[in-house]
Amino acid sequence: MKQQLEQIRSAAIAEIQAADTSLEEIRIKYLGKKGELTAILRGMGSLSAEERPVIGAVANEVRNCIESALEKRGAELKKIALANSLAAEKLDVTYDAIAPKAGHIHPITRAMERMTEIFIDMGFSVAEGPEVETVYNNFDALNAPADHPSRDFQDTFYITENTLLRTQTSPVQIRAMRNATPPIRIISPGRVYRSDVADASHSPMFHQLEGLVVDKGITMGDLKGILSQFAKTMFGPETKTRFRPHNFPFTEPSAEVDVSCFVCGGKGCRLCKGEGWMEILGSGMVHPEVLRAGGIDPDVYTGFAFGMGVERVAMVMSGIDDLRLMYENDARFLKQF
Ligand code: 2NM
Repeated sequence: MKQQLEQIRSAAIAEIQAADTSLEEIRIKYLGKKGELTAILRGMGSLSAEERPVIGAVANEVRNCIESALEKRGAELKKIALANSLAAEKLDVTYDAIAPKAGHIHPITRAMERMTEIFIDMGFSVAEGPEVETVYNNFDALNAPADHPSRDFQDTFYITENTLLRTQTSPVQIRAMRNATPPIRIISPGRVYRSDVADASHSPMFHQLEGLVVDKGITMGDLKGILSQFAKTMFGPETKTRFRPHNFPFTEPSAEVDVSCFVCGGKGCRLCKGEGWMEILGSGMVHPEVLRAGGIDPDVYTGFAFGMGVERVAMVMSGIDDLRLMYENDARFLKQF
């Protein structure tokens, strides 16, 4: 019986030491109610009075031995499990952070912001207005004749008979004249809409920056001074300006403004297509009828106005020859600027 006990001890110890998960099954197998050691202890009744305490002592020792082996292995397994989870869930706080991808200002926005800044520095304020306008503010108040081609629904997005998507930002100037008394010195950067098919130089939505100055005694000289200074600040101090007679319904006289090419300085190159000049602006003295529509007496006040396409300026400044690239939102293109 003693031999049996020793066999149980060594089998149990071996099993316990090899165990790598729950020890409970092993405990039940040896020490449980139907366990192997328990079975032996039950059989002790058949032993002689001399043998009983001896075997009893051995059995107790075997039990203690198995119990302490279980306890020891249990602690070991706990340690191993902790070490494993620490290794698996390790957080390396010295690891390089993944830098978030930073975007940047779109070339059109940047051109518009730069142009706006230059006029703000010259004393202008920024005025804004709705993109859905009245036909009156967009055409009638601007002295556009009833049969002017730009009124045609082929060129203009009409919402109703009396409302449309503004085709220029001039209605903002009309609103400003009605809401203020001179002196007025404003610019109106913003989106405008024309029913054009997109190509290298057209888009049904584009951006304009217009300006308006109204006061007593404003002349064409003020117009030339402000726009020449704008051109120098925007394109470089050597930039020259050229004013060519033109015709707009809302200004009289009117002039288109060219700036000397900032790449070749006027000699002629790829950017200015050999001309030495680039057309960037329309301008003129505000027509008396337009001042009147704005509630301003043309016998007391005069003014000048101008307008330019933001896309055109952005394109010449970044050397892009197809407007559509600006709206495709291909990050590989936009990243270059
Ligand atoms: C241009 C060219 C010339 C212009 C006129 C006005 C207003 F409302 F005062 F009459 N605003 N903008 C104007 C003048 C716009 O764009 C090429």
